[in-house]
Amino acid sequence: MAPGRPVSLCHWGAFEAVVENGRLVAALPWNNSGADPVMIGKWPDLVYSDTRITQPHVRRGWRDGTGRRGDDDFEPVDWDTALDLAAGELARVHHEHGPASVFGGSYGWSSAGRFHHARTQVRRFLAAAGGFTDVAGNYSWAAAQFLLPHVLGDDSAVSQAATDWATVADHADQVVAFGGLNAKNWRVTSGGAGSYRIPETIQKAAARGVRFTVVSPLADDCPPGIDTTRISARPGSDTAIMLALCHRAVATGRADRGFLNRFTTGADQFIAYLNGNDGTVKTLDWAAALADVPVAELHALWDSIATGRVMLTASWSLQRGDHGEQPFWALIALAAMLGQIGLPGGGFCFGYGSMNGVGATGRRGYVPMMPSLPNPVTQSLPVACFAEALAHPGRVFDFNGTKVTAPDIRLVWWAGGNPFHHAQDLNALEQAWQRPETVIVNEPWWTPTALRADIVFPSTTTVERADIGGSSRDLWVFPVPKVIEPVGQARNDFDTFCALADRLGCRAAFDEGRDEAAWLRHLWGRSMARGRAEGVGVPDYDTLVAHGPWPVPPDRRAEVLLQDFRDDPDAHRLATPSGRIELYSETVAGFGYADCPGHPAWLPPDEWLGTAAPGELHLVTTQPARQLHSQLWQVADRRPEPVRINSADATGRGIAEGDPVILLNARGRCRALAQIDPGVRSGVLIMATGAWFHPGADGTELNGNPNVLTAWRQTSALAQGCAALSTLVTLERE
Ligand SMILES: Nc1nc2c(c(=O)[nH]1)N[C@H]1C(S)=C(S)[C@@H](COP(=O)(O)OP(=O)(O)OC[C@H]3O[C@@H](n4cnc5c(=O)[nH]c(N)nc54)[C@H](O)[C@@H]3O)O[C@H]1N2
Ligand SMILES: Nc1nc2c(c(=O)[nH]1)N[C@H]1C(S)=C(S)[C@@H](COP(=O)(O)OP(=O)(O)OC[C@H]3O[C@@H](n4cnc5c(=O)[nH]c(N)nc54)[C@H](O)[C@@H]3O)O[C@H]1N2
Ligand SMILES: [Mo]
Repeated sequence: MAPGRPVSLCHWGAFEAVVENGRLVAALPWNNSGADPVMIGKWPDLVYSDTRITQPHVRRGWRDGTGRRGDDDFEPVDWDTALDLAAGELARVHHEHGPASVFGGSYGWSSAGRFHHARTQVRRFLAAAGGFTDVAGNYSWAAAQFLLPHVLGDDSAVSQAATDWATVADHADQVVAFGGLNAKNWRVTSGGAGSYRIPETIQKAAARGVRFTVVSPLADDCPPGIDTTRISARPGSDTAIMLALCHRAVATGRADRGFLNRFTTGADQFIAYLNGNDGTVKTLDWAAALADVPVAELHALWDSIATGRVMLTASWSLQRGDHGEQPFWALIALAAMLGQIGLPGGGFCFGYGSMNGVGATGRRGYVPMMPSLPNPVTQSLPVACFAEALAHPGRVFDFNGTKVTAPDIRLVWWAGGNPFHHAQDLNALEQAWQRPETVIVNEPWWTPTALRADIVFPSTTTVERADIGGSSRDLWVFPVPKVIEPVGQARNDFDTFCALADRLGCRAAFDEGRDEAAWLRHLWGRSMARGRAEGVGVPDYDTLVAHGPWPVPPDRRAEVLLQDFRDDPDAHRLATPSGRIELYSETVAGFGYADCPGHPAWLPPDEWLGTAAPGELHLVTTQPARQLHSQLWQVADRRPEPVRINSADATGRGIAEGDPVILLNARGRCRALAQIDPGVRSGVLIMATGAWFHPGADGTELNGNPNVLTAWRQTSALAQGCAALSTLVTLERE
């Protein structure tokens, strides 16, 4: 162990663990990295929270088929009893209904260490045990994930590939950020980070004179401390603005024909649409009416991007709404019109305001990943469709040119995710969740999902086990030491699955003959092999553990998205059918989806202010500032979750700061605390996700989880992505 305090790691940063008499007593941000001290400091409360699950439990009514998940109580059992029950049940369901009837997609962030990543562990176990129905895509950016391969050849540009911030700071004249650059989102990185440099790089950019424009319903989305032009458009109207700017580029003769001809295909079809082949010319006036902003603001926006080096960005939130594919495709089209794709500081990028790490420069590939195992069940459900599939076995979903049939799910296994926080229409999920015969959950805490299981396995947390962690473009890789003994009878998910695999006769396939120590050494061996291949000096495992966090040698090349392609589009053909950026895709058009045609298009959201009845408001659900989704909620200070509302909307409803309010629509009722914020666009409510679903006797969600109001509707038949950000509600005083 390195001298000084042990360094541990979570998705919200690296921390020094202060341990006294075997107890974690404090957690401090490591190495002045810039991690949020408030979030980090919650670790001791989290570990010893009274919501910890300290031994295995079985729902009382499960064995005799009585009671109801969510209402029933739990019987503590010993480990062998719980393991025997779970293994027996998995074997029974496999035997009677086949592996596809086991749903093990288990979506969720789990924890930062890459070996003890619960979701990977449960999916390895279920694959080794005979197979399971998995999920396709993620909640964060599924619309982009399945659209971008048709447009750019792969989906790397949604998060993995981005022009680095330093290059933007050095070369851009103007950054236009649709969805903004909300600093709260930089507190988090999947896998955990040791450096947080975006805020200082943005300051550097501003100091160099880079101008920032943010299109967003929320003032907080402007980068902190920087003079920013804000266009407070209606949520869901971004595509109209982008299309109108494209039209303006064409109409003023500023569209870069040379770029369009050489690097794109389908510009003619797209321009015909801009010019009104559907009966509507996509003018700035047209967009200003849809976005409900003064047209002068859009003229000024056009003037600001018509010259100079312009970086166009969109946050992931834009594509988590109805027709979420369109704003990303339209932004690429706009960047193509400006002709700066592949130039330093120009073109487009996604996710800059969404997570720490997007636009960072660290060398990739040195954080080892736990490999998955081949799954005998090959059909996967689009992730945001799982609840609907649970409710409707046999339902057929269109999906990216294919049909996916919902299997008859009899057993659900979740480890490392909290669907009763993250899924849409939680009241409907509550009904669907009663259908399977058995639900098994591994969790450190009594989350709403654990409380709706039949068999509950208590899991350790990061500080109770050894691991290796980090994130792809960070500057560090972390050996993560075990700093305290497991709380209560908690076990590592890996050990739980080993014991289950023993009972099912698939232990060798699951653990490949390795224990925790052997796996960590093995996984690190892959990073060492990479280092040898790339000429990067990588410490051996013992040195890594002895010295603590390893600074990954920097990769000095600046990163510019699609620079290779721009330099030589024939040598670096994109993996699209044309080898070019597709502004019109024959493949997408060929799918024949009304909700995702062959080129970027304005398709009004199903729920938005453009269709709102009098009094209805557009609820935008965002990521919580000082939680990671539902993680840290059990130690949060404020209950229920605040809802931010514009002063005029609040006054008109007789609502004052701090008043308890009810948000409601046909799907649910949700309690919240009013927080008056003049920075919120009129007609819009902003509420963070993350509260633990807890409906009261009359069905009102008491903790403030807005997913009782969101719908099962997905982005489109193409991606079937989460569209939670398109939701209309009314609001009243409680
Ligand atoms: N309305 C609306 N809904 C949304 C979104 C939105 O913007 N609006 N955003 C969506 C997005 S982008 C995402 S990514 C999802 C996030 O949804 P989730 O990923 O489900 O959220 P988390 O709260 O991170 O869930 C992780 C769970 O893993 C548990 N856990 C942590 N460590 C371990 C471990 O070692 N072992 C086990 N067994 N469990 C562990 C935690 O206690 C927690 O319950 O939410 C989605 N839902
Ligand atoms: N602190 C913290 N950071 C996080 C997370 C967390 O849980 N906590 N979660 C991480 C995860 S999993 C993900 S996927 C990312 C998500 O990253 P994002 O999706 O980018 O984050 P959000 O906070 O949901 O939304 C960002 C902003 O988009 C704006 N917005 C919403 N709808 C619209 C719209 O229609 N048009 C425009 N122009 N703006 C709109 C909102 O005002 C909001 O503040 O965040 C990551 N970062
Ligand atoms: Mo996400």
